[in-house]
Amino acid sequence: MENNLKNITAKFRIVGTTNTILPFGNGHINDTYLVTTVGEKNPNYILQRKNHNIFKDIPAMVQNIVRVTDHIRNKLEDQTISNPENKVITHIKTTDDLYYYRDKQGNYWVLFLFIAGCKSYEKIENPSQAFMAGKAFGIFQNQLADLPGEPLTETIKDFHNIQFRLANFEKAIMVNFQNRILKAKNEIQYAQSLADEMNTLLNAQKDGLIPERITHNDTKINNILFDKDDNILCVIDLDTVMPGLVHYDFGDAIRTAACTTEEDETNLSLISLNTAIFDAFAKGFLGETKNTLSKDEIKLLPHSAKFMAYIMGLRFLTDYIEGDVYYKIKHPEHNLERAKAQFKLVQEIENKMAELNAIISRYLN
Ligand code: ADP
Ligand code: GN1
Ligand code: MG
Repeated sequence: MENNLKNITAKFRIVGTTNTILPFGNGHINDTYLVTTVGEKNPNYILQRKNHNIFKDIPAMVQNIVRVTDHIRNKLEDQTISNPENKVITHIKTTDDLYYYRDKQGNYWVLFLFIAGCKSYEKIENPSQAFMAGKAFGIFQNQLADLPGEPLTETIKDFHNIQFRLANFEKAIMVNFQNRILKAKNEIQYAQSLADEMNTLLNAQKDGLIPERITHNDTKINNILFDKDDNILCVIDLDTVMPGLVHYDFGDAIRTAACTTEEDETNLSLISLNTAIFDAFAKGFLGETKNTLSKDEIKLLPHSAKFMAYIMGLRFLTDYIEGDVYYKIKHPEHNLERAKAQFKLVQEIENKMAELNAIISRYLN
């Protein structure tokens, strides 16, 4: 394997020679490796095998990423920001002048610069980190607001479309792998009971109240890199950057940052929503975006947290009932546990909705 990975790395125009290549990060979809090179001055790299079962057109996805990162890099250079290579992902070309390599088995690989001295958090530790995280996604939203050219490719069609996710859920119930609906009975009922309410964002969009923008769509908190002093370096994991609602980014970040546990906590009594973290994240995010977002968009931000926890719970549950065909799992019940945790978070957000609305209402004047 290591040898094969070395051969793949050699297809890219790296500086120096490869030293070690080791698995890296906690992603549920792609395979990520840290490539170190010989010589202290040479950069290190991230090698990633993109999941082509999930992303149907990897060249188009890579093209999206290159457009987005070039656009951000141009902005950083215009603003003469120091060390721009730490503030945006830099993809490396292959010797064939492409930004991806397709191996003989049909796997797609990309390589980009490792940002030295960075850290990412699986769990936010305090409100000041949450403020910085909000700022990071707010800046990212602003940076992409004027991306020129054609709309970005939809790398996964209907990614956050709740109608599509609910239809897949009902199909999975028909598949009923190993009669799993029996074990998931309560969660299935819970998901169905909230289905109507979860149309709120789509309805607002249909009514022309909230616009489509360019969004990240996977704003898990570990997709921000910080420096050692918790200053923001950059937003990473750009596979799903495409047209979307700002609520997808706000909501998914709150789902992971303001939850008191990780997303697969099995002790449900530990799962709650930390309103101080919500408040700090909103302050960072809206500090950057409140002048571009409409009142209708801002009013729906508290709901977006509930929505994103719900849709993730629904997707984990669907995958469980279908037989674990989508997410990487660490043990057989993992997807069901993730679904239970997300649905507990939905309830906790609902319990605190009045408080969340009060926090957000401060930004409506
Ligand atoms: P996945 O889609 O599997 O989540 P990511 O692109 O988010 O993959 O990468 C996984 C992890 O690797 C990140 O959470 C981060 O810790 C680390 N990482 C990714 N890109 C870089 C980078 N350019 N520099 C340093 N660390 C990185
Ligand atoms: C997946 O690749 P990763 O781990 O960042 C998923 C997200 C989910 C997340 C849940 C392409 O993200 O939508 O929110 O797992 N990405 C895709 O942890 O489906
Ligand atoms: Mg990631």
